[in-house]
Amino acid sequence: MTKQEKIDSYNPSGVGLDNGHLFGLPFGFEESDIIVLPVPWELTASYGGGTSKAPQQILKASTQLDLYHLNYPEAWKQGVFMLDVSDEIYKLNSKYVQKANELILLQEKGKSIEELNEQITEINQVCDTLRKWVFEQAMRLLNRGKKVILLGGDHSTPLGYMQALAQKYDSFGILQIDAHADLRQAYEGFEFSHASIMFNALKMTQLTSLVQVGVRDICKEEIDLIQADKRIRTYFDIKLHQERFRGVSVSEQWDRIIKDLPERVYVSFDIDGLDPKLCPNTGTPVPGGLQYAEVVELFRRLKDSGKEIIGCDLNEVGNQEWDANVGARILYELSCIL
Ligand SMILES: [Mn+2]
Repeated sequence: MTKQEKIDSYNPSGVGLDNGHLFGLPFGFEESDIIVLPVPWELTASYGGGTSKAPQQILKASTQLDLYHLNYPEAWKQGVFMLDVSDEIYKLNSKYVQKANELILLQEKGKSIEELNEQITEINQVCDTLRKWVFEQAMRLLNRGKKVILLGGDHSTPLGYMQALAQKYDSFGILQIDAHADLRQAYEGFEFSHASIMFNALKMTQLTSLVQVGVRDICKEEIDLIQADKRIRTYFDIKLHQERFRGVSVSEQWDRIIKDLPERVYVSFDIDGLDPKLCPNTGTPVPGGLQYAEVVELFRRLKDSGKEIIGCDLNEVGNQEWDANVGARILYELSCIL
C-alpha cells in the first residue's frame, strides 16, 4: 500500500488501533516525516525514579488518543513513527543506575564529591557514551530528512541531539518548558545531570537564546548565570501569575515569550513544567506550573508565528498510566507543531 492509500483507508476518528505503532498510526518509518527517538535513561535522576520506562508506557497509552486535533486536523497525515527502544541503551542504564543512586545516597549522608571522585568519573563517562549515541542517532535521522522528537528518559538525554542540530544550523533558540532552570554546572558531581542540561547546551555558540517558562525551583548559582548570560530569558511561574493577578493576559505573555525567540526554535519539554496533577510521578515535581490548555495555546501561537521549529524533546514523564497518558498527548502536540 502506498502512503496515500494508507491515508485514504485510515479513519483517524476510529478506534485506536493496537498495531504496536505510536498513536496507532498506519505508517512505517519510511512513510513518516517525524521520527520519535526513545532514550530509556535516568542515570542522574535525583529523586523519583522510573522515567527510563516512559517511552514504553507512552507508546502503550498513545493508542487511546483521538487523532483529530482542533487546531491541526490534518497533522496525523505527516506520519509519526517511534523507533524501537534500544536494548543496548536500556541495559547500559540498568547496569549503572543503582551505582549512580548509591553515589547520591552517600552524598546525602555527608560524603564529599572529592571522596567519591573515582566512581563519579565513571558515571560521567557512561553518560558521555549516551550523549555520543544520541548524537549519532539524531545525525543519521536528520541526514535522512526526518524531523526528530527525542523522548526521554531524564532531562540529560537531549544534549547529543541538540549538538547534532548545532552542526546543521548555525543559529537557533530553545524554548524550555520546565519547573527548573537546569543551569547547574554539575549536580551531585554529575557533569551530564538532568539539572545541567541547559548549562551544557549554552556551551554551544550556535545557541543564541534560551527562553525558559514555568521555572519555580532555582538556586543562587543559576540566578547568577541568568543575569550574566544575555542569551537567557527566564519567565518564572510566580512572576507570570503576579502579572496575571494585576490584569495582564496570558495572551500578552505568550506573545512576549514567542517574540523573545529567534527564527529557528527547538522545544525542550520537561513534563514537570506542568502542574504536578498532570505529572504526579515525574522525578522532581514542584507545585504550581502550566495548565494543559496554556501549553496548547503557547504552541499554537508559536506555530502561527511562522518561526521554524527544528526539533523537540519530551522528558521526565513518570512510569504510571496517567503520567503516560498526559505524556502521549504532549508528544502529539509536539508532533503537530514540528
Ligand atoms: Mn528539566
